[in-house]
Amino acid sequence: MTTGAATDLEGAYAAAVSLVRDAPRLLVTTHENPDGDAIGSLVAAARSLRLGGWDAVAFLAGTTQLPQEYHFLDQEIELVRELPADWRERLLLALDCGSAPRTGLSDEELAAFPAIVNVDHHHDNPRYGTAAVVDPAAPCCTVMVRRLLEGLGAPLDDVVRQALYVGLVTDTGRFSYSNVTGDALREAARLVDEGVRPHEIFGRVYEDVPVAKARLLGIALARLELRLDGRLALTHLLRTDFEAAGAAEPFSEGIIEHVRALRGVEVAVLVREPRDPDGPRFKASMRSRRPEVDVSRVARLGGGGGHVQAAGFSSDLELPELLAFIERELAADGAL
Ligand SMILES: [Mn+2]
Repeated sequence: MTTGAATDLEGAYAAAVSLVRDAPRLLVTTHENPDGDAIGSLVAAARSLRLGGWDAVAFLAGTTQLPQEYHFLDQEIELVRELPADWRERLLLALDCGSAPRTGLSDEELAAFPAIVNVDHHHDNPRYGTAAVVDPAAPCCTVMVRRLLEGLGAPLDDVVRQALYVGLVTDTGRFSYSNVTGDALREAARLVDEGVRPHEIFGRVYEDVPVAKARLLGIALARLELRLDGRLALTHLLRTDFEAAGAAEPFSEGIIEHVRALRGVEVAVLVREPRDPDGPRFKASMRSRRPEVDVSRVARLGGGGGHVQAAGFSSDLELPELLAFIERELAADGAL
């Protein structure tokens, strides 16, 4: 039986396919401070579209360094960090961006694109864009990208498949989070059947850790603070900590998963001070162990968003006030 939601989703994919198919030129992008799913989605889409003959530029806003563990992918697509001269004539394909500002583009810029196609799996996506394909049941954005590419008849090669697999393995916490479904595993199996070698991806993404990243993790763990009878674990990293560890900005990715894994902890929080002194003072990331504890609600109250169990926001509060805000709002939820 086809449900209404499934029919809507099919219609949304069809609308996205027809817009992308007929676009003379494309700008493919993902969210700032991209994770494995964001980079995987961007690389898979940009590369496959180019293989299929589209004029697709891969763009990422901002200047923050990309996580080095995905460099084997982003080096394949000539990623640009400045908008190309003809960007106003390009359809914007936004991948894994839960809201339009997550693209890092200004409201004026977003309004100037001839069309925007929004492909994403965040439940709080407001369905911005000319066509919005939003599927909160998708374990990662790369499975949605594959469906879009198949609708377009765009070819897949080894790099595209590796990028698709990286989205799956990272957004599911190596196939361990509550978003792991039979479909997610079947999608992974299909990619493996098609030639992706999981141990090779594992080696590149998880076993090529710079020592400075381990030192940064050490600083964060040493500073761990437990509140709400141990159900809430908080830590923070200042700019000076990155300097002391010799760590680049993206080296803080993954630390929060170590914190969430601790016995009795229901919600893990990592607050970090971004390198850019002109941006927000702090960025807070939150991870919940159970879907009943919705950290995206707190993130939205703070002006951000995300998934039920993984969300974040930026803040200009002082650190003690910021931590108190998070604690208060999580406690107010009743589920924690
Ligand atoms: Mn994602």
